[in-house]
Amino acid sequence: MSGNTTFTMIKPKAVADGNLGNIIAKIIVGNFKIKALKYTRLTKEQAMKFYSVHSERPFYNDLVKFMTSGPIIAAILEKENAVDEYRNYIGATNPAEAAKGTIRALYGTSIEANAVHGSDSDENAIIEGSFFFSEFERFL
Ligand code: 3AN
Repeated sequence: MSGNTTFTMIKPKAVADGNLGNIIAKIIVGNFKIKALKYTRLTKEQAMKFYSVHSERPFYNDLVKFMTSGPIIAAILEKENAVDEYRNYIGATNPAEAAKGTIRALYGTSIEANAVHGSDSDENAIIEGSFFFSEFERFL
């Protein structure tokens, strides 16, 4: 059964571009309920840990550098079938290939600076949410 929780980050470039409000508004319009939200900045250690599944990929070091380059938003979202719904809503990893009107198509500028992160499974939503919110269960 699919869960009702996912985790998102608004990435540094989207925040720096001034699209924070637009993206949060878009999340709300999409009927994702914001259960927890944090404006923060990742340390190098945190970014390395968060993206550790990609540690062997050629873009890993650049991704860590990018994700620590400025403040981000981390948030827990609720909706029925949240993980799939949100991934459809944000669009493909590469903004150039993301469907029209999706968050990444609207606000992403490159495959790396693709505006937002969205968890890819219920299991990862919990792991990633817990990474930022120590009392994660309270927000479910
Ligand atoms: P998604 O975030 O759509 O699940 P993943 O899990 O393949 O995509 O990649 C995680 C993150 O790594 C992406 N959000 C993106 O910022 C970055 N990334 C993925 N592929 C590339 C690439 N070829 N070059 C640079 N960054 C990439």
